[in-house]
Amino acid sequence: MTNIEPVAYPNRYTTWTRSDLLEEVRTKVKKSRFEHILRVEEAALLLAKQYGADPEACSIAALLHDYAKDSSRSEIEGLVSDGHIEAVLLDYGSQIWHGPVGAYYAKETFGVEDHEILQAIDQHTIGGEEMSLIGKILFIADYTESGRDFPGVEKARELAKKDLDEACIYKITQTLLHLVQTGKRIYPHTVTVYNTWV
Ligand code: DGI
Ligand code: FE
Ligand code: FE
Repeated sequence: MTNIEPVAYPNRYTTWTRSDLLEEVRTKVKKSRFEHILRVEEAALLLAKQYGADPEACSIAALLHDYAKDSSRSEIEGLVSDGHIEAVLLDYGSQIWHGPVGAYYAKETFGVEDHEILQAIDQHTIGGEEMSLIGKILFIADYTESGRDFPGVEKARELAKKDLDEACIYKITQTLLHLVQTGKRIYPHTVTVYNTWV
């Protein structure tokens, strides 16, 4: 694994220091997920360097992207009843809600206002019809981080080095295939994103 210098946060996007932010994330997610999150940050920083994106923004997006993945259903129901989160997300489970809920916490807990960071977190599981550079970097870093091991991950890593958009198309297509092959329900927006990209 390549070691990358930790990003200094000059507080352009959050008043939290990187280490305080990390400690908060550590308390909220299980250990294996916390380790995944660190690897996603590392992958995102490599892509940020390659594609000329802001490393601080990519770091924050990566460190917060799965913040809500271990949240309980009752926690999400509370957010829905307070009007913060759309009720339809409850029909599809944490795979689908953790992106939007993560974006909500990025704003409310960590004070992130930057639209591209919030949208990147929101979209990181299913992608979006329109994705910013930061959004694409998070989407692909999450898919190709060094701990990922699934058929096709090497191909995804190669595409990521050559063409970020091609890597996005690959992830969108492979994920949909996998969901169909394993008999999972498809969130309607997943199909919309597929149709936009493919
Ligand atoms: O949170 P991570 O595990 O790091 O990664 P992720 O946020 O990309 O979540 C991946 C999972 O989400 C993967 O198992 C596929 C699933 N997923 C993506 N789109 C859909 C979906 N699951 C369902 N049921 N429906 C979808 O449309
Ligand atoms: Fe996720
Ligand atoms: Fe993730």
